[in-house]
This record gives sequence, C-alpha cells and structure tokens, in this order.
Amino acid sequence: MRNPIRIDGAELRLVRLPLVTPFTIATGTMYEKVFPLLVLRSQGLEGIAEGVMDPLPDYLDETVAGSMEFLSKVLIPAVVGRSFANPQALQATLTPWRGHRMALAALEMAFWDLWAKSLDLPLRDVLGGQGDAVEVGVSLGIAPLDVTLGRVADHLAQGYRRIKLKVKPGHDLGLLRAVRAEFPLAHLTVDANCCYTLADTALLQRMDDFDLDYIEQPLAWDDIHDHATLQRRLRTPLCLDESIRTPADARKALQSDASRVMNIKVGRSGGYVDSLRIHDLCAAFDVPVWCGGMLESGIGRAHNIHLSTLPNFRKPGDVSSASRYFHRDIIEQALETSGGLMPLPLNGPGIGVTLDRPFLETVTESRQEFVA
Ligand code: OSB
Ligand code: MG
Repeated sequence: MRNPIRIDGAELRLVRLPLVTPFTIATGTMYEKVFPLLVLRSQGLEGIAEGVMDPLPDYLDETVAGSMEFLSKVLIPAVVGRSFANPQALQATLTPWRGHRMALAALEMAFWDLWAKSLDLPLRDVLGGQGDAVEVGVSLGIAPLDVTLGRVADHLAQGYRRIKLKVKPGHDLGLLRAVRAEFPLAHLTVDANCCYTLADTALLQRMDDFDLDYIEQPLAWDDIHDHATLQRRLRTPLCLDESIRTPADARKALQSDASRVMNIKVGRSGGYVDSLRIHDLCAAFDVPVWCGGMLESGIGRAHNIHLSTLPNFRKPGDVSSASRYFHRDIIEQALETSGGLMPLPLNGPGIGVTLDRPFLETVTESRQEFVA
C-alpha cells in the first residue's frame, strides 16, 4: 500500500496568453486565452492543471473571476494540509458543491498529475489508457469563406483527420455547400455552440445532405430534451458538448438518444473521475467519444492528450498543435501533430510536460500562494 498524498501547498496564477489567430464561434470572438493555472505541491512533486472557463459566461455559466474566487477561497483551502489516499478520495471530498464543474476539474486534474508522479507513471497509465499517439482533428473558427477554404486545404494537407467548422445562423448551409464541393471525401463536422432552436429544424435537416460525421451542440447548453427531439428528425448523429457536465447528464443524453457521439472535455466535467464515468457510460451504449478542446495552453493540452488514449476515444479529438494557438507556450516542450497524430508527451511521469517558469512569469497577471 502506498502512503496517502499530503498536499503541502499550492500556487494559483491567472495567466494571459495572446492567440496567434482570433477564434470566432457563434457566441463571439476570443483574442486571448485567460485562465487559472494551479500547481499542487507534495514532497517536492508538483501536480499542474488549468481551468477552461472563459472570462465571460459565453460557453457555459462559469467565469474566470468567479472560479478564481471559488478556487482561492473555498476549494484550495479545503485540500491544502490534507492527505488523500487517491484521486477518488479527493474527488469525493469536493462533491457537496453545486455546479462549478470547471473549477473542480482544475483542482482534481492537478491532483491526478501529482498522483501519477508519485507513482512515477505517465498519466495515461493511471487513467487506463494505451498507446503513444492519438488521432487529431481541427476546429476552424468562423471566417470569410475564402479564408476557411484555405484553412481546410492546409489542415487536410497537414494530415488532420477531421475538420470541424464552426457555424451560426447565416453562416451554415452556404459554407457547407462550398466546403463539401471542394473536399468531397473529407471527414467534416459542424459545431453550433448552441445557436439554433427547434424552430430551425428544417435548416438543420438540410445539413443531412453534406455527409457530416456529426453535428455538435446545435441547441441550448442546458437542454438535452430538445436535442433528443431534434435527433428523431435528423439522419446525421448529434454530438453533445456544452450539455454534458456530469455523468447524470451523459446518462440522460444516452437514454434519450440525444447524443450518438459524445464530446468529453475533462476540464468541463469536474475532472477525470467523472470523465471516466462518462467515457464508460458511452461505451456501454456503444457511443464513441472524442476529446474536446478549449484552446488550452500546453498544460491542459497535455492532460487532454493523455485522456484521449482511453479505448472509447474512437474519433479524432480537438488536440491540435499548440503552435496554431500560441506564439510561445508556457511549457518547455512543443506539442505538435504529425501525420494526423499527436504524440503523447512523456517527458517524465504525470502529464509529461514541464512549465517554462521564466516565460510563465512574464504572462502571469496575479499569483497566490497557499501553505499548510
Ligand atoms: O465548442 O468545442 C467548442 C473553443 C472554445 C470554446 C468552445 C469550443 C472551442 C473549440 C476549439 O471548438 C477546440 C480547440 O481547438 O481547442
Ligand atoms: Mg463544441
């Protein structure tokens, strides 16, 4: 039996990284990535993770400011100075709270990294994954048609195995017609980030003509029921993203046939314990999953890559090259795809990447220390 892990201290930073290219989705444009970065310390080891919430509640209802407050006032003080036998024990102590699944995830994911490092194993191994590389797709933001056509060609040439096009009303069927005409064989999907309603059913039915692998989150973020209704009227599989924050959400979506493919974002779903439950539930329903992304820095990206080695991740994930997002990342390694595959970072145990501390210092807006 190994000893429990005592959390000796923690470091919480607010980090701001400019994006190489602004990223536009149905709800708005992101010009920079602002996120909480959390380091948990135990006996000379560091477990690291980042929060995936946005500054404004435009993807889900959590915000960076609210999460910084909840992490620093409640979650981190609840664990610093305490010992946990394993990640499940830590996760169980964090469950009385309503919501805040992204803040919980940041803490829980940092502990998993610490746990894997204490066992001297890659995170993949403690999660139960296999393999040294994962299949990748790319998520292309809303842009003028000629720009998008160029980006599709470029990413297909780089070997990306699936192209996801962001859509919104007025920027949907024409885009699909043009992209499909030029790339008849490409694996294409669309992501609507909640911008349609059942009143748009006829428009969404016309998407059946474009041989999409799936349509991601067309309807409201908190509405599984309407997605089930829509799925009955479409041939193309639906894939839920925003609507899945807990295993109970996944169960309801699966039982009602609202999501024939599922997007798992560990940073959105309270961490790995619940992401593994969602993964296993989907497997039981023979629903393939894939790893979503939130424009993460190398820390969150490394977590996502390790998660993607689990067996029911049967579709390419949004774990594309870090250089697409950032001129310079906060880690010392480059996370770059090759031939449609992202190699697993294995520079040491845990997430297998290390912080570039001097650079991190230059992009840190605030920093708090917690000691037992
Ligand atoms: O819906 O998957 C989404 C980015 C920000 C917010 C929501 C989403 C996304 C992406 C980008 O699609 C995925 C990535 O490249 O990290
Ligand atoms: Mg999405």
